[in-house]
Amino acid sequence: MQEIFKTIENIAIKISDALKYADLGYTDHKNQTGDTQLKLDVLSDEIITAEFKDVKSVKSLISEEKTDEELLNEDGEYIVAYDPLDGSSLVDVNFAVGSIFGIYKKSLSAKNLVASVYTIYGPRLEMVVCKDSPKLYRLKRDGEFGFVRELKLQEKGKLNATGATQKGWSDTHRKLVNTLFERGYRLRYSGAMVSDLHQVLLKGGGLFSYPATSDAPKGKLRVSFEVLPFAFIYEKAGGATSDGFSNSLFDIEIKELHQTTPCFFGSVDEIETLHQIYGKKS
Ligand code: P6P
Repeated sequence: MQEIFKTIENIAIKISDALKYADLGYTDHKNQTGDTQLKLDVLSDEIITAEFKDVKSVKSLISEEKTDEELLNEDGEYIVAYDPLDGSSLVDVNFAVGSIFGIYKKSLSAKNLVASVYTIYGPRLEMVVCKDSPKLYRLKRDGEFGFVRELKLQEKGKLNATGATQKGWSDTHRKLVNTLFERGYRLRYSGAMVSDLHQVLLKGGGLFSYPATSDAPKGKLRVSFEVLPFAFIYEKAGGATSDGFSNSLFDIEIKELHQTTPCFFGSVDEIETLHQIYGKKS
C-alpha cells in the first residue's frame, strides 16, 4: 500500500500546481451525479488516472468524474475510489479544496475499506493518510512530505458544520443543529467537504452534517469516494459516524458506484446527541 500512498503524494503535488494557473471554466459535460464538470475536475481526474496507470497493485479506479469503474490491472489487489477535486466550484473564490481517496481490498464494500487518504490544497499542501490511525503530513521546502502529527478527536468539540440548503432540512435536523448552537457551538462551513471535515478534525471536534433533505432524500455526498473515506478517518481518530439512524456509516451496503447517503461525522458526544434527537435503529 506504500506504493499507493507515494503515488498520491505525486498526485497532490501535480494537482496543487495545476490549481494555481489552470483554466477555471466549465466543460459542457455533467458527471454521473449531475454536477456540471469544471475543466479542473477533468484535469484532476486525468492526472490521477495517469499516475495510477503503472501501479500494479491497483486493480481498478472508481471516480466521481467517471461513469464506470476503470480496470487497470486484472491481478491488482486494491480498488481506489476517489473524488479528484472535491469543492472544485470554490476554486474561483480561492477557498481550500481537496482530493479524497478510499482504498478497498479486492471488492468495493464498506468492510473492505482498508485505508483512506485526503489531500488539501490550501495555503499549505497537506495530506492525511489513514491506515491504523490518521496521520497529518505537510509538503516541505525540499519537495518531500514530512510527518506533522497524529490526529485525535476529543470526546466533545465546539464546531458545527451544517451542510445542505436549510430550506430543505427536516424539523428533526433543524432541532439537532439548533441544539448545538444553543450549547454555544460555532458555525464553521465553507461548502468544501474536505476543508470542513479537516477543520473539525484538527480543531478537536464537533459535528459535520449533510442530512437527508426534501430535495435530496438520499443526501448529496457519495458513499464510496467521499463518505466512507472520511468515516474511516473519523472513527480511527476516536470519533463516530452515522447516517442519522445507524450505529456507523460502515453499516451501509454499497449497491451503486455513485450512491449517496445522508452522513454525520463527529466527536462521540455530538453523535450521541444526534441519536437522542434523530432516534437510533435498534
Ligand atoms: P451544499 C461540494 O460540491 C460538495 O460535494 C462537498 O464538498 C460539500 O460538502 C457539499 O457539496 C456542499 O453542498 O449543498 O452544502 O452547498
